Amino acid sequence: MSDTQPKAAALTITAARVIVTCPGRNFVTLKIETGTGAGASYGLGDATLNGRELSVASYLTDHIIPTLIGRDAHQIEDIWQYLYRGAYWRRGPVTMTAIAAVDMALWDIKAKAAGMPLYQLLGGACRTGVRVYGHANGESIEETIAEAQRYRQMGYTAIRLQAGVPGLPTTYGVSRDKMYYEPADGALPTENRWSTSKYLPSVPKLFEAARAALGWDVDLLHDVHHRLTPIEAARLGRDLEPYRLFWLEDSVAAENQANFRLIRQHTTTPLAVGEVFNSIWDCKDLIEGQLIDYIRTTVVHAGGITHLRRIASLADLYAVKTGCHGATDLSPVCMAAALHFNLSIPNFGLQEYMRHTSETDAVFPHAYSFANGFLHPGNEPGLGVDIDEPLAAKYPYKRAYLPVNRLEDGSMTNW
Ligand code: GCO
Ligand code: MG
Repeated sequence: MSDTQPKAAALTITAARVIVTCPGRNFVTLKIETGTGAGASYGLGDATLNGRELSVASYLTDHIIPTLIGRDAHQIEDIWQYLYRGAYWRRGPVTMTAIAAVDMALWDIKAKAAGMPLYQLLGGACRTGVRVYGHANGESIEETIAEAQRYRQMGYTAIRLQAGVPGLPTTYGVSRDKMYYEPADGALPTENRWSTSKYLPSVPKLFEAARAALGWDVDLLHDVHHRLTPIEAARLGRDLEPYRLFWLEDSVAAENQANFRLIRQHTTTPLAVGEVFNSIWDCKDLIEGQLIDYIRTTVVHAGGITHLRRIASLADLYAVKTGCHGATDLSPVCMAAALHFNLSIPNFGLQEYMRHTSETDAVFPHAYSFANGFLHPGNEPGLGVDIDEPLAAKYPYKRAYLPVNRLEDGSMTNW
């Protein structure tokens, strides 16, 4: 490298640490500190991987943090490449969540140094707000529709509908507490039962009733949570066509991206996938083949803002829009980062918004706010989210697993 160029002032990383807290559910947060005295600053990154929290905490503490000290926090791309290429072992949810946490914290620091909300550094706002969808669910179709009406009254213009399946004691997406859905419910994994033949006929009935009750001036969504085979998903997509879904999510598992080619041949119902993906390589074929309409990767699980921008740019070439994952297990730090990203990219589609409890909001004071079906990240410098460390310390880590799922004959299947 030539040393003839004058050097920009560095923002030296002086310390970094991981904060694990459980204000009702577990969150892992990375705090990176820069400078000293009056010039000191810090940034935050979400590192929460539901049910596997401590593995990311260890990856950061034991393997990443020692390599960060002394680096220039301004060099976001170089640090990203250093952590990705430099690990030799690439990709995977633990690695990519840890890299994402560093990336988020560095963008937070850079935007604070610039004195701007992060979206300004990402190119500025392309829209006035970030449209979000909420979750209406109930044991019965009637209960689910009543919930959807409640969401309409709160101002939501897009709503995900999940109802209980007759003959199954529990199912994904139907929660005891209507406003704060929390699937990680056991110190050991709870075992659920699944029957595709019971589920499949129940979904068109739900959406037929929903259109009759709610009309057409609202976007409706549904999440299958990876439970069908490609041909079953194709059939469901076709059966749902009369109800014009905004998207049908995770209808199949996507390790084999070619699954979606089969579904796509049979239905015009828009398809969304990707909340469990962690790199651009997981969605490359889906995007280039125009096999999906919405890519669900989000900041915390897909390598941070730096990598998610790359995914969105690829998707934009193929008319695929973003639909970032936004469940409660993604902390307010991730939600803030996603909002700055969503506000600044051309091909934003829709953002999921599952509200956090007041306990969680108190641990993570934030500038983003909801009005009329939209979220806005606010205009504080950086991400606009903080962590109240003394309060966080009052909620120690509590092991919690996502459920597992078995067919009625006892075989393991996808949850
Ligand atoms: C969604 C998701 C979540 C996941 C959860 C797992 O679409 O919101 O499917 O509800 O199940 O994030 O940790
Ligand atoms: Mg989902």
